[in-house]
Amino acid sequence: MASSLHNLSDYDINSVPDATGMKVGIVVSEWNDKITGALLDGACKTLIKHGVKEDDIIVKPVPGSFELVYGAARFVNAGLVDAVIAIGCVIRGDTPHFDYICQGATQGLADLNREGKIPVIYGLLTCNTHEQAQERCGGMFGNKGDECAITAIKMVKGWE
Ligand code: DLZ
Repeated sequence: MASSLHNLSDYDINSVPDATGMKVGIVVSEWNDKITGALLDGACKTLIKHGVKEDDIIVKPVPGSFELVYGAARFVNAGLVDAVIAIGCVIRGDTPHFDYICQGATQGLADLNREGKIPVIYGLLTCNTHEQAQERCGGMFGNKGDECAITAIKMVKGWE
């Protein structure tokens, strides 16, 4: 599980199916927007690198990570995309708020996956410090956005 053992941007390129024709919805949180912007950038670049057209990526912002579930549910129910990537970043503060947001968002996204309609990819960074988040949005541990894009492609193309 530790990112120090795994760079989030490393993957076997031969294991990734061609994503031509795939449509992706990305819901992205505005909280910690420098971090989530970098995650979004990584996800989009990697999707496009593997064949997704820029016009086939629909990006919808939400205020915070707690709202990712609503945004992802809207994508799931609209039926216009093949996969959803939910991008957010929660950084631990002085109160238990962190735990409630992480639990709510994670459980909500997991519930959507349990419906089995389209895959919802978990792009939520849950970090103790801002530095840890920076390390995972293009820093020393790669970019979780890249990992989400590859996961979305594999989940869609692997189940066609
Ligand atoms: C309120 C809040 C706090 C304290 N911290 C974060 C955070 O680190 N990352 C994040 O994405 N959102 C945070 N939020 C906002 C909540 O996700 C949510 O938008 C509000 O509680 C309103 O529902």
